[in-house]
Amino acid sequence: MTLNEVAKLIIKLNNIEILTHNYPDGDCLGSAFALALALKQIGKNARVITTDKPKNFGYIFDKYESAEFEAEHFISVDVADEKLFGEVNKSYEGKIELCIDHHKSNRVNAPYKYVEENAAAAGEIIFELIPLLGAKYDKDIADCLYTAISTDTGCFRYTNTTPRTMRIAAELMDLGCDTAFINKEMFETKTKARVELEKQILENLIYCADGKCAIIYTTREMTAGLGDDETEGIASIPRQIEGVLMGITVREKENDYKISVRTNSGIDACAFCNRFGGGGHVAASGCTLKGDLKSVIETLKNAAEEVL
Ligand SMILES: [Mn+2]
Repeated sequence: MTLNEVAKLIIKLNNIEILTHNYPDGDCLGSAFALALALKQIGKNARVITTDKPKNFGYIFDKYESAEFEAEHFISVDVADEKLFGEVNKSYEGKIELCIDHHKSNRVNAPYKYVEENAAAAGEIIFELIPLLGAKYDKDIADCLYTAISTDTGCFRYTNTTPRTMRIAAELMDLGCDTAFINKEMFETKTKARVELEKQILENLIYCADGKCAIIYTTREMTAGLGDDETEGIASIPRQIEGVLMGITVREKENDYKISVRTNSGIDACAFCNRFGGGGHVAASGCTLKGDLKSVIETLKNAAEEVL
């Protein structure tokens, strides 16, 4: 379907819940809240459903006052797979009417889908959708969308960044979005606990595949008392090492391990994660593994050695 058709469909709906994935990141939060703000503007009841409220995104949550209404329609944003709703939002599985996403590996079951894999962020799609809905950009929407686009591109450094990404960011600046504040919040600020965590991570870093792969991990003990926002972004650490083509981050969660894979030089992180039932983008993907830490790392090591 075209984006115009997406807009026409949404205009017919009301009482809309916008669904995000678990461990919500800047793109899903920024995109979802920008869409909610636009829907409110055109007289719709809308709210965003999130599994939690990461502290550092407080400025986004503050922009939207949740409305009271009985939800009738469900739109997912930046969600590649219904499994990613997590335990809290499990009840939404199978209910999505419209799925808006930019993940190549999108597997969401929905009667209406708009997946644009060339978009660097779901925020780029929402940016183009807003005028088609008859809504107007404002500063709050611009702040949400800048957060979406800047975070999914690592502040415009990742290879998914296109001329269109830069043009949209420039337009958002014209609309008065607070780029300096958002950049400082998202990319230049670390809590002391976070720095402490990085110290431990680097102490335990493992190389394999002749140094072409680096694996880091966090245990629940290491991250106890830290918010998801404070552990976010550690996945980019191993890929920064010279000669490393694949950086793997293993995060112990309550019942399983969340694996993030970041690659250089066109190594397909998505194909790597597909082996374990996950997916994502060529340079950044994820999956979930069960077992104990030792065996999880061993499994990843073996797979990396095979690929590299
Ligand atoms: Mn995204």
